[in-house]
Amino acid sequence: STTFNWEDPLAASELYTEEELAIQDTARQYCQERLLPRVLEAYRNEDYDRSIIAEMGEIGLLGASIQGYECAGTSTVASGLITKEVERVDSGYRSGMSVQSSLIMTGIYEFGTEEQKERFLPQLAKGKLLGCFGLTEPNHGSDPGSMETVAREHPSKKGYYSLSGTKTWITNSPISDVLLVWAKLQSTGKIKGFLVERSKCPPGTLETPAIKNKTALRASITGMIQMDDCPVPVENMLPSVEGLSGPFTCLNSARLGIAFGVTGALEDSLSRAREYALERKQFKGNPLAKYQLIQKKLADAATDAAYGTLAATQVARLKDAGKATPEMISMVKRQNCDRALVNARILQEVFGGNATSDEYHIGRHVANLFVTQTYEGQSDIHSLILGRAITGIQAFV
Ligand code: TGC
Ligand code: FAD
Repeated sequence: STTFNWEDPLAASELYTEEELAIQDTARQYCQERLLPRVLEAYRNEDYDRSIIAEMGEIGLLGASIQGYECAGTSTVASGLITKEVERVDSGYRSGMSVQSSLIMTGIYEFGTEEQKERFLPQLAKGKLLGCFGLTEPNHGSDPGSMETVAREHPSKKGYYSLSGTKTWITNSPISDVLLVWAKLQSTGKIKGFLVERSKCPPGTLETPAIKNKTALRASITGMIQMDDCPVPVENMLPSVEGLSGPFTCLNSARLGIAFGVTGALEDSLSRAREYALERKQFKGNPLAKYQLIQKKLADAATDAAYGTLAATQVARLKDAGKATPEMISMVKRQNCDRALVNARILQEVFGGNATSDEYHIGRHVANLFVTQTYEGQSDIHSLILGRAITGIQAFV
C-alpha cells in the first residue's frame, strides 16, 4: 500500500530513472561517509581539503552532465541530484564542486576549441586540475557588465594578451590551477573568457590571496584574483563567445545546480530538527515534537523542500529537452534559496540554545544558506530578471 514518506513527501523519486537514483545513491554514500566526518573541522578552521576534488573526480561527480572528455555524460537531473547530496552535507563543499563542474568546465565545453577541451576537460573531470571562475569585481557584483578588468595585446610578448584587473569573492581561487577570467577586450570593449594557467604566469603577474575569517561557507576556500599585466597566450582565449552570454551560460548551469543543492541543505536541517524534536522533552515529559508550533515548522520545511525539488527537476528535464529558459532557472534558484534560508532559520529555533553549538549542524546550514541566496545572482536580482520577463520593462538601472 502507498504510505506517506516525510523524506520524499511528493514522491519525487518516481520522476527519476534507475540510473539517476543509482547516481544519487553513489553520491550520497560518498558524501555521508567521506565528507560529513570532515565538515566540522573544515568549517572551524576554514580549511578546504584539496583532495576532496580529486575524490569527487575519481567517482565521476565532476562535470557529470558533460558528454565525452572522461565525463560521466549523465542527465541534468542526475547532476542536480549530485549537488543535492553534496549540499546535504555542506553548501561550501557544493560550491567548490559547482565552480569546477558548472562554471569552468561548462565554459570550456560550450565555448572552447577542441584543443582546449582535450587539454583541460579530462584533467578537470578527474580533479587533477582545480578551476575557478572570475566574474565578480570589487566594484561590480550584480552588474558584471560594468567590469573593469581589461585584456589588451601584450606590449612585448607576441601572441599573448595582457590581463590587468581584480576579481573578488572567487571560490577556489587561492588554490586553482586554471582560472577562467572574464575581461573586456581593450580593442572592442567586448567581454571575453581567458583560461589563465597559474604555472605559466611570471612571478608578480598573478596573485590570489585568500579572503579569511568568513562568517559562512567556511568549508570552502574563497579569494581574489589580482592580475598585473598577466600574459595569457592567444590560444587560451575562449573563441566562440563574446559578451555576457558567455559567463551567463555557465551561470545557467550553476544556478540550476544550486536550486537542487539547497533542497539538500534544507532536508538535512529538517531531518536533524525532527530527530531533535522527538528526543528533547519539555513540560511534563512531552517531546517537543508533540507541540503544534513545532510541527508547523517541520511541515513548512518539508513542503518547501518537496516543492523545490519538483520544480528543479522539471526545469532540469526541460533543459535536457532544450526547452528551459534562463527565467525558469532564475525562478527556481530564487525560490529554492529563499525558502531554504527562511525554513532553516526557523528550524534553528527547534534546537533552543543547542543550536549555538556547531555539533548540531543547523547554524552552519543557516549561515551558508545566506550565501547561496547572494551569489550567482542575489534573490532580488532574480526578482528583477523575472519582473523584466513579466512586464517587458527592465528595472536594473
Ligand atoms: P542583459 O542585457 O540582460 O544581458 C546581456 C547579454 O547576456 C545575455 N544573457 C544571457 N545569456 C545566457 N543566459 C542567461 N541567463 C543570460 N542573461 C543574459 C543577453 O542575452 C545579452 O546577450 P547579448 O548577446 O545581447 O549581449 O545584461 P545586464 O547587464 O542588463 O545584466 C543584468 C543582470 C542583472 C541580469 C545580470 O547582470 C545578472 O544576472 N547579475 C547577477 C550577477 C551574477 O550572477 N554573478 C555571479 C558571479 S559567479 C558566482 O557567484 C559563482 S558562486 C559559485 C559557487 O561558489 O558555488
Ligand atoms: P552588490 O551587487 O553590491 O549588491 C548588494 C545588494 O544590493 C544585494 O542585495 C543586491 O540584490 C542589491 N542590488 C544591487 N543592484 C540592485 C538593483 N539594481 N536593484 C535592486 N537591488 C539591487 N563571484 C564570482 O565571480 N565567482 C565566484 O566563484 C564567486 N564565489 C563567491 C563565493 C562567496 C562565498 C561569495 C560571498 C560570493 C561569491 N561570488 C563569486 C560573488 C557573488 O556572485 C556576488 O557577491 C554577488 O553577485 C553579489 O554581488 P555583490 O556582492 O557585489 O553585491
